[in-house]
Amino acid sequence: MPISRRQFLYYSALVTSSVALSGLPLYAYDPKPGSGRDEVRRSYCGLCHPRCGTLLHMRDGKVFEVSGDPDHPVTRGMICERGLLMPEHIHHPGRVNHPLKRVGARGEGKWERISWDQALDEVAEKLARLRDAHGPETLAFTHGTSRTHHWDCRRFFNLFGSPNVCGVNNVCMCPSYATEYATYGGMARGNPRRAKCVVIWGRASANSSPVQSWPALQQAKKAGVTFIVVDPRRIEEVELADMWLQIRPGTDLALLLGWIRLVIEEELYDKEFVAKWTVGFDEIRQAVRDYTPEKVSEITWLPVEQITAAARLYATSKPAQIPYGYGLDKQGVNANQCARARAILRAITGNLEVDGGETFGQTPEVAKVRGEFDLVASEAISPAQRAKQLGADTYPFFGFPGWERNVESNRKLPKGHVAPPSMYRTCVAHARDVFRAAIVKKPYPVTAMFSVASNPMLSFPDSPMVMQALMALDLYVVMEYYMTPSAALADYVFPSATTVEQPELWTTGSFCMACPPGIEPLYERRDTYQFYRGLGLRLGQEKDWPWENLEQAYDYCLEPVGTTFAKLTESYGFFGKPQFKRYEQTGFGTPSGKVELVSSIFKDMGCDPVPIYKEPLWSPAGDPELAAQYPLVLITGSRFMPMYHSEHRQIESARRAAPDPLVFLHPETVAALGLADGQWVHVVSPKGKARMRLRASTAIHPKMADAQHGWWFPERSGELPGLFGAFESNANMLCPMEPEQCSPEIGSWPHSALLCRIEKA
Ligand SMILES: Nc1nc2c(c(=O)[nH]1)N[C@H]1C(S)=C(S)[C@@H](COP(=O)(O)OP(=O)(O)OC[C@H]3O[C@@H](n4cnc5c(=O)[nH]c(N)nc54)[C@H](O)[C@@H]3O)O[C@H]1N2
Ligand SMILES: Nc1nc2c(c(=O)[nH]1)N[C@H]1C(S)=C(S)[C@@H](COP(=O)(O)OP(=O)(O)OC[C@H]3O[C@@H](n4cnc5c(=O)[nH]c(N)nc54)[C@H](O)[C@@H]3O)O[C@H]1N2
Ligand code: SF4
Ligand SMILES: [Mo]
Repeated sequence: MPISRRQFLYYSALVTSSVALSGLPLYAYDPKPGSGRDEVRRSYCGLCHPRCGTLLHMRDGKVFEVSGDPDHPVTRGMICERGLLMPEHIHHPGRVNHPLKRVGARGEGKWERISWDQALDEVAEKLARLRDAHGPETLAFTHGTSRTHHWDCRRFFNLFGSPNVCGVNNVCMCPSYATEYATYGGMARGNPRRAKCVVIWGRASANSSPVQSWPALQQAKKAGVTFIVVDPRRIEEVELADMWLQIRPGTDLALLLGWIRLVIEEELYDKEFVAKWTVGFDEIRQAVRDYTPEKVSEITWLPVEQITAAARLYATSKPAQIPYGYGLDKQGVNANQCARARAILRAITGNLEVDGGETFGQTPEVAKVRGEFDLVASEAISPAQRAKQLGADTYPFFGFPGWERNVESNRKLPKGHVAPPSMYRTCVAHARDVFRAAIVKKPYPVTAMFSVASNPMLSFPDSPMVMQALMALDLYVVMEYYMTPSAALADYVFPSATTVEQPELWTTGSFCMACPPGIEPLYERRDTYQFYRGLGLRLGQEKDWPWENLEQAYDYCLEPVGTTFAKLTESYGFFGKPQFKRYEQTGFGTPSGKVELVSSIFKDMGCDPVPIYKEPLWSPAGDPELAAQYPLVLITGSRFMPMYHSEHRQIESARRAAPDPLVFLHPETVAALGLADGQWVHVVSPKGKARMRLRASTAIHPKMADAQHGWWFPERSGELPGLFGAFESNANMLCPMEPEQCSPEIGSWPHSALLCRIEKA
């Protein structure tokens, strides 16, 4: 049985929650029936990435229902179960609606309501003092996934002079993005409907991208596309697939190298493209020569025949795609070289920049719109301040040095050919070094931190270390929707406007979309732009925030295409036309102008220029003694609906669908351990433990455990030491962040490919 969304919902109906939901301050918005729909307003959903077009149904000035907007040119009326939570989210009584100032001890839960002006004045005054004492680099930032535009944050930090913006980007998609820029000058994506073969490698779209990728895969299946799934779990996508490779977590790089070897040995590569447009083919051939199917089989737990058949199927189906999957990014030591090996495979099989393969997606029409690169004021931060970026000495590729190199290569292409590499995505401090600098004040003290659209207590590994860092700060400022375990440790909490309460200009390479606010911000909620601008104006940046609000900033972005945000909302947005093989005119945006199978940027940054497989530190083969005590391979954080990371735990309909943290084990494993489906257990890793409800599932390999992430309990007290139960069922109590566990290129920490055992709770 594959794990499906339906199954999760079904499970939740079967499982009686350990907490009686009725007595809790969870909340379902209950519109009074019968008063009729008075108005429908067009807006968008920002509860995850795609910004689906929505219609807000209003009654008595409140949003009582949301539906998909059938006229939306991209999402065409589709929204997901999570999108349906929007009315409950907008009107939830747990929302932070006014600026709050801590009055008790940190984490004591005592707050005073203050005005925006007072809050901004006090934060600016404290920041100025800390900057004068320690330098601007004393201020750090944690970001989460792109829940809100992030250019305003980076603009503020560059103007303030701090390079210490850190966040989850060291693991989430951005390592692949940066690596692909270094390899062929852009991040490649494809439209599965136009392919012959798609390899779903470490990605489970049915649960992670229900409106964008999952319907596209289903349509592709109907159109006859062949699928290969490489995933340790039998996911819903396996139902679409011709082949399923149930790989041992953390060993994907060995398989990728095995595929590259086979493609070269059996001469299945695109000889003309390789000869004309790549450098380093011979070194790659050398580097992969030991990855025979037999050796790969031993490492990955996959049968030899499956390894060779899958590689042949991929290499002989033209065009073919291997879309991005977070399952590769979250495996620690090998994560970034997996991205390199995937990029190499795409290139040598001739699937780059061809219709149905993977392209850079940037269209000349959309490229004219001013974007992040034009808004972040990167020139404002001096070389001396850039050099102080924490972690960049260990991981220069992911700091200013690597970003500058990728920018330099991009500049060789005609302007707008491929979007310049994003600073937010590829030029970040390392979170571990930032937290350490807060705790031990070395190499210099981090004394102030902002978390905006980020819940570091739940999203980074080693939650106790994160807490120690937050507790050590002189100033911790959070901008949030709800009081979270992170916000509970803040000095100031600013109330954040919901996406439907603010405009958004959303551009991907091929389209530019104006997302209209459906309603005015309620209470004193504001968008993040008002937060950064408010602080900037108080900190000597008066000339640098010329736009009074987001809409004016978006008008500035749209000026080169001769429209305004308001005008663009009428037509939703515009598309560009995809183009192929543009490299024939311009070359690739790399130092050599070719696809760098051996990466010169990696080499210059002290990273392995060709991928080499490393056994994960905590693994049956990497440490048999440890594995004797922790016999199961652990993965965490497989996405499930309707939850989004640590969010929505306070929304009643979401909690009815997913009431408890779950860990999945194979029924044979459950029986061998003398446990029973549905009982509470402790998942114990060498790092720590998490209490979860056991779910038996044949979708999991018998030697594995799959623990959900993001669990805390808003219904409990937020005061220390409990902190909403943030240490009880949090998968990041199990995950390490020590240097030897992280990838040497980017410092990607592992949320997967770990070890654990299961104990009765
Ligand atoms: N163990 C484990 N840990 C993981 C992962 C895993 O697979 N396993 N996955 C990792 C990945 S890929 C990611 S991207 C991270 C996600 O890490 P985060 O982005 O930190 O995770 P969220 O729980 O979504 O936290 C976002 C917080 O911002 C608030 N918020 C949401 N939208 C807005 C907004 O528009 N404005 C403001 N001001 N606040 C907003 C929400 O209420 C929430 O508290 O987690 C990582 N952590
Ligand atoms: N419902 C929901 N949707 C989300 C999110 C959410 O929190 N909830 N978060 C969003 C974010 S920020 C992200 S980054 C995306 C991520 O979305 P996806 O890319 O789909 O990532 P995951 O669900 O974390 O993991 C995908 C698959 O990787 C597999 N996997 C784990 N370890 C390994 C391994 O070592 N090798 C291989 N081959 N596979 C492995 C897991 O079994 C899982 O099926 O989802 C986005 N969408
Ligand atoms: S996929 Fe769902 S949650 Fe994400 S933006 Fe669309 S409707 Fe909202
Ligand atoms: Mo992510």
